[in-house]
Amino acid sequence: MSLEAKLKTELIEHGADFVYFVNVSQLSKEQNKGYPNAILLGIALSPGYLQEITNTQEYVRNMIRNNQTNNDEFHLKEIKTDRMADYISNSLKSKGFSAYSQSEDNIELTGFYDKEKKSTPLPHKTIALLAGLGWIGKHNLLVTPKYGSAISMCTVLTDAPLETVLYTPKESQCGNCKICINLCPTNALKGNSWNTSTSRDELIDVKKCNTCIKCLVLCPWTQAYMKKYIQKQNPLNNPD
Ligand code: B12
Repeated sequence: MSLEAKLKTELIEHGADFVYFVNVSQLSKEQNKGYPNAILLGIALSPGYLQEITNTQEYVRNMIRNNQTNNDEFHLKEIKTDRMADYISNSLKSKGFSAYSQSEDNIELTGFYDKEKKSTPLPHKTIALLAGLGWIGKHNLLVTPKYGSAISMCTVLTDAPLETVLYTPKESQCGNCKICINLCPTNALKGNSWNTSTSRDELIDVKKCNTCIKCLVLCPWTQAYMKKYIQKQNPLNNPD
């Protein structure tokens, strides 16, 4: 069994919904730390969780007020994808390869999280775009055809010899949609569409973002994923 197949099987067994091996050798050393390859792993958020947030006016505020953060699905899946990245990074090192986990803890521990700018040298989204997984929406989040923006992802940089992919970043498919712009309670979103020369700050004022998760959940692509599976679960209340 190839190294890719072994890694993919292991990650899917641990709960990953998608795994990609991406060529990042063309990026700058500051971005790829000298590693030629990246592993991108991700878990989708459940339709039930998305429906709960859709139907709850102040979901995050209530969650914090009721001290329920530790039970929040996105929070738990963000920890899980980070732990899976740390696990795979250690497993590659035990096989004699070099690897660097881009989990939040490891990035912070190794001094690569810029607290002031709220940024890292090589965001998971950049690697996801090079994997051909989706595009960057007006809400500055990755949008995928299958799950919308309802994913938690993490990445591992490595010199392990992997069969990789490398795609040209997809163009924005937001068109004239302004749903995220109009619903953002802090007006953090600036209404611009993304392309490869767009900086993050032309899309969002991160200092204004209150992490209410609404832009992720109410994006029509996320809603389409949610409705598709909710209807599958209860065909009787299918409005069509
Ligand atoms: C710092 C951070 C934040 C900060 C700053 C936001 C930001 N995006 O910078 C704050 C606290 C505000 C935040 C908020 C949220 N976050 Co956050 N955050 C991160 C973190 C830890 C680092 C991101 C980073 O380095 N930003 C620096 C800027 C420059 O990069 P970027 O905006 O992420 O991506 C840009 C580049 O990738 C660039 N790019 C992409 N491809 C290419 C190709 C070329 C050629 C070029 C030039 C550029 C380029 O375009 C992107 C947009 O500008 C990532 C995890 C990670 N390590 O990536 C999670 C992450 C981005 N967050 C995530 C989420 C879900 C959220 C929230 C929805 C959480 C919530 N509870 O509300 C909100 C949404 C805010 C928003 N609309 O962006 C998810 C996104 C999932 C997705 N579908 O995209 C991530 C990936 C975490 C995860 N576990 O999955 N976040």
